[in-house]
Amino acid sequence: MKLKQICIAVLIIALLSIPQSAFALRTVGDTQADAVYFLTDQYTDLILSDSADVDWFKWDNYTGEDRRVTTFLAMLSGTGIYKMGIKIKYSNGIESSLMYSDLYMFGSSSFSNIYVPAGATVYLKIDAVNFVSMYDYYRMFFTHSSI
Ligand SMILES: [Ca+2]
Repeated sequence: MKLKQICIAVLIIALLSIPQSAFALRTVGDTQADAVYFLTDQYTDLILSDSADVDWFKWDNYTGEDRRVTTFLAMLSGTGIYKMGIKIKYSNGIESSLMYSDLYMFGSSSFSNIYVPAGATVYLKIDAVNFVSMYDYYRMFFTHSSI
């Protein structure tokens, strides 16, 4: 009986010691349908859990006016290189194709002044070009402004 209790305690400690990201982050925005809403005008720092992981984000233009969107992606740590794609879903349901930014110094990428009509939804997709470690953090920034 005492051995069983010790085994259960060891199992609980082992489960608690596994990085939370090993469970949670693979499920963050893994498809366009599960895209996570942006925190606009703030940095978002996240990881990809493995080479097949992707992160989708979205923003609905409910401002009542046409806007222009600017985004930025950079690697915060590690040697992995990630890329950023963008697509727009218009208010009538039609979607653009997914377009990727060029990669700049240190694997950074950006989109500037992308026109987003009122009622449209912007999607961003983060993919690994070269996945190295789940401890490689990326930083993303998203903002919108008047036309
Ligand atoms: Ca994900």
